[in-house]
Amino acid sequence: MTEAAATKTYDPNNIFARILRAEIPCNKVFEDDHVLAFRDIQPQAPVHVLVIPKGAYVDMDDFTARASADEIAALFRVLGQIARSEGLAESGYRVLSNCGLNGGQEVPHLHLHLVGGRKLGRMLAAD
Ligand code: DGP
Repeated sequence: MTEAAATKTYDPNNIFARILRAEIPCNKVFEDDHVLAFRDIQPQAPVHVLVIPKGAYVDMDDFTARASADEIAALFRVLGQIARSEGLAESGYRVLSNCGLNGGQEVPHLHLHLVGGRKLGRMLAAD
């Protein structure tokens, strides 16, 4: 496997960077050295949590190219822990991360959407 070298310009004033600096409040679910998780301001399901790395990564491409093994492990470990603590492990849930233009990403700081609490229907919109 060749090493990727994605380098995208990170906007330090994006909304999640400001949440990380506590300039903007959030409804916090979890925090440790590597990860912050908080409830989405426009929830698409009964449970809709955003799980983000504390490091300055634009998107999944940037994260998977530059993040350390510890950062990557922490993000996914916490995701599973939150799914369990939110009561989603038995009923099931969906994890998605929009990346870039075609992914429809709006906030340019990597975030995993953890959604559940109801039947979620088709994975992709029909259009
Ligand atoms: P995406 O389209 O994948 O970039 O998702 C961005 C999500 O971020 C969207 O579901 C709404 C959410 N969001 C945007 N601004 C805020 C905010 O200020 N606070 C919180 N908690 N969520 C936000």
